Amino acid sequence: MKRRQFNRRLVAFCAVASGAPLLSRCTRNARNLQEAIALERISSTEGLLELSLTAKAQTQAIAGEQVKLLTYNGQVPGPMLEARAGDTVRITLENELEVPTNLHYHGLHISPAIDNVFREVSAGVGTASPTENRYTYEFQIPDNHPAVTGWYHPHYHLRVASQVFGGLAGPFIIRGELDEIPEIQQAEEAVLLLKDFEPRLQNGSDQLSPLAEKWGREGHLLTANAQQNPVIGLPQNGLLRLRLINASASRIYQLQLPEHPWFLIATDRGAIAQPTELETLTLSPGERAELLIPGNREANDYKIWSLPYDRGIAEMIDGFGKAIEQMPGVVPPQKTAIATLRYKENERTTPLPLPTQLVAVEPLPEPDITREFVLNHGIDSTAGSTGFIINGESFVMDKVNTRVRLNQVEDWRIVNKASVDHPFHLHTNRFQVVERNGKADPFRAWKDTVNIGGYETVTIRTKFEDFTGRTVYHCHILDHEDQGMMGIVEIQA
Ligand SMILES: [Cu+2]
Repeated sequence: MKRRQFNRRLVAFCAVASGAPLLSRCTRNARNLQEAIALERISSTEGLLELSLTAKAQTQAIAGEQVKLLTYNGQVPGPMLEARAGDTVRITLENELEVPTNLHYHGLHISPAIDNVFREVSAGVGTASPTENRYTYEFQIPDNHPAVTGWYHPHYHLRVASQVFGGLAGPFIIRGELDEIPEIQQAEEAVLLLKDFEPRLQNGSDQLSPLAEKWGREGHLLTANAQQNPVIGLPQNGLLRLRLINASASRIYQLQLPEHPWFLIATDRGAIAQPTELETLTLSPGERAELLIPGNREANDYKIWSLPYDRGIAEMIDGFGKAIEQMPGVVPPQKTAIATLRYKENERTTPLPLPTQLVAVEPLPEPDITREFVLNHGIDSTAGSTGFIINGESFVMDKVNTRVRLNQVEDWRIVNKASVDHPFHLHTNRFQVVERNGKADPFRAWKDTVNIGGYETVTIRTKFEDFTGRTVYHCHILDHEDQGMMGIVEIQA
């Protein structure tokens, strides 16, 4: 545990030293992470990332309100983990919750035998055996793993929405080729985990309404790293590399930075080919984006706005007939400042240029096979109940829905026959979006989660690489996943 203490000290040390000559030392060691919004940072040393995560309930202040949160090591978000391709990871999860949990490493290309959503780490409260509430995940990050903004969160079926909504999530950053680009190396870095909270639900004073259960629970407090509208320093004439993770259970963010340029440099599974200027960035649950923001405008404050986004509630409301505001877990869409970029002085007198090239995104070859996945909610033919379904079936533990071959390239045509958005997430392997509603996707990017709007059809192309075994695909509106919008894919040699 010496390593953790060292990392904690490094964060504290850099905070004290900011602005002093010692800053350069921090920059080299700590990549100049921004301290005001910094999470505890646990990095690999000498090829090993080793830590313990204890999941436990704890009451903490969120935006001035005392909220009963679910935490890792008493923190919301959980600590930021950082490793490199080739590193060994050893994480002991200890469950001090009243219900089972586990861990999913969202964004990491590792074996489903390790990143196993079927594993149960038993409840630590009220269990007879003290050893079953603890499990050590050990794996190696493949040598050729791309640099990604990943994240970890629970994936224990039927409990995913409540545990993630409660606060269980943290960033997991893999460094690699993208980090070696000179301009990127000179950028300051900030990580924001976006999450909404609803104190009256989390404190147990209200129950989740039937509409919120179908809709997917949302909270009225919008936060970045559990802070309302935190300030992020933007170095004048420098660059800010901003990593965004949508760790909300259901909320889709439509983000804008008015009157200031920002450039997309990476999506879920790593870099795109060139920085691409954005107007609006839409992030559905599970999705990540990395942006490069040049400090080349008038020194001022610039807000990142979350704009109202309607996931298609109208048709769902028809069946309930109550005002949205009276429904715990359902929040009317509103415009909210998610974070403020504040210019800060920098030693540079000339603007640091943007990199012209990032990392090539090679197209996948033409598919060996095309499959169709139809998303809907209605009467479930398998379980005989109303549920969220894929190809007519609700999730059944141990039932393989799709069998694929290792190294095969497949097109998955995902048809949303429902009126509401369903972000589709594939575990283990990355994919490219090739087509949306019959039109080719504007640019190539590596993804693992893609939003399928109401009545939309999206085709993704994937190659089942490196690992055999059973893994899953599901809707990342976590209430939908818990209610059965998930399937098992078995990758066979
Ligand atoms: Cu869904």
